[in-house]
Amino acid sequence: MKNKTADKRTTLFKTLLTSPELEFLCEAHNGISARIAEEAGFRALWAGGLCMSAQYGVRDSNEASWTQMLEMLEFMADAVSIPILMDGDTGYGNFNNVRRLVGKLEQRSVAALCIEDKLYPKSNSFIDGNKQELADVDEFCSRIKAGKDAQQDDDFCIVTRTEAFIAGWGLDEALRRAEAYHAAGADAILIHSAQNHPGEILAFKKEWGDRLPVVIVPTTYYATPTEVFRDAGVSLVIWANHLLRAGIVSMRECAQTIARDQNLQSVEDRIAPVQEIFRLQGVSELQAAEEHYLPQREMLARVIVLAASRGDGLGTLTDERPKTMVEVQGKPLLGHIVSAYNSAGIKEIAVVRGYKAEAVDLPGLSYVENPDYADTGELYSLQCALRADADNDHDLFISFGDVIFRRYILDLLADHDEAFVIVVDTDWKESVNRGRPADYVSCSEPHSRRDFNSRVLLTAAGEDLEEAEIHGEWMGVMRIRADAVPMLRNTVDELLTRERQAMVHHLLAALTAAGEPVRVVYTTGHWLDVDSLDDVISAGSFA
Ligand code: SPV
Ligand code: MG
Repeated sequence: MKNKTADKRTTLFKTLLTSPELEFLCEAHNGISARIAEEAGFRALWAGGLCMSAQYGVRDSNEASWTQMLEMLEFMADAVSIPILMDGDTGYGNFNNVRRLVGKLEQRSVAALCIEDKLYPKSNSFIDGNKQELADVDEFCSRIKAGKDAQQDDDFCIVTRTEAFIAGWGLDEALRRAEAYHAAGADAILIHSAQNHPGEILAFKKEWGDRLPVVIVPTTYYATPTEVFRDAGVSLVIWANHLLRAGIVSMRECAQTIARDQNLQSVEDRIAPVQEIFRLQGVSELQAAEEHYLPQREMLARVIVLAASRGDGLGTLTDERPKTMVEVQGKPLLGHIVSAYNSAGIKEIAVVRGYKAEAVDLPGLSYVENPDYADTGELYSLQCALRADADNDHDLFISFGDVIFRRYILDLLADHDEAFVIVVDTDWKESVNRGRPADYVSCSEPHSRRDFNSRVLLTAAGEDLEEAEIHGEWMGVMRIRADAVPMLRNTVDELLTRERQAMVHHLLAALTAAGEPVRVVYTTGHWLDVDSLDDVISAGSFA
């Protein structure tokens, strides 16, 4: 993402180019590959013509227009904060096209331009390179001069690339051209070679010395140890096409597998989760912005968060604090839960504490103690909170202290006016596969994409429903309409006279058995029950 306070990207690029260290540019060809390369630690990117054209599905022969390249570059520059060197091929014409291109790149925060001494339309250096015609030296120098005169920012760099070796000319021609480009104002020389060893570029560098920084693209001489380039005093190495090539292999393998199997099971664990796409897209920033800018629908409601238990599955993480205070992305689970309610306008939140109660201390909440947390269950904690609360005027939400969820889950609950509403995840098989206890439910009808508006009611709830009966997993959040709170109190009290360790699924089952309609809203995903260390890790990307 753009960073307003960082150095200008032109300056960053120029520093990399002129520093005595060997630096590396990674190829990127669209916004997401740019992000991935930046996250991998690259300090600058190469927007290569080969891969940029390939991602459009066309040839590296100026089939994509320069404005189509610019359009993609704009997305790339927006996606990262590091500088981008654009492979501008020949400059798309003469001096006039180059100076216009420089202006457009500066407007889009692209830090530098590379142009090569061939004729428009060019073709890739590795396709019949020795048949390629080079530009007249003076004419090419006019492109360099016009580009340098056009730049507004003193640190914008123009890297000039000679194809003398590619086109079958020798070292003398390469040096003659490089010298002329230097005199015309170039900031660096890219010396390209299609050999499978670095002979040409090393010979060039030896004669050229340090007159201008030297940039290389070791695609064909990939086996050369990087130390050789470093010892020779090369400034920049461009890894010019490797992300696209990696993508081709993985995409093809995935496509062939899905085509063959006609299902997704064998690929699912080997590809990035959808959450990872969201993360790379920066979805969390948009969610924060929505909370900041959009008028929030205020819900007149209050919340009881059941957070008395330790959470044994989290090992030493809960030595000093209960599960609800385990941090995910720098914030306790309880903090995430509170944020979800706050963003729906709900501020009145009571938390039932038990294990290490003193560690549960977020501001702005009210607290109720369950001193018997060690040998009581969820309903006992709920009863502690209901006894401390005389409010019968507002709807009540009940949440588990270890379940985080997206805010829209609350909107789903509020959109239905039945007395009791629960959200049920249709993706319950994962919990069964992981063999962990979960609040499974049976409903009056299964989830149906065709009939998603029908009024589905709960018919049974429990941890040990037969798989054939299960329609989903209750995700630990429910809404009770204000006028049904007295009935809730009575049912809870009655269940506890029989079983001190009663759980909320017993309450759901009791309401259903008493003929009280419990409305089910189906959804898929977008919540997380943090029961194990693995869950804490997934919660990082979820939050
Ligand atoms: C590119 O990556 O588009 C280049 C380098 O220009 S090469 O493909 O080797 O010509
Ligand atoms: Mg190119």
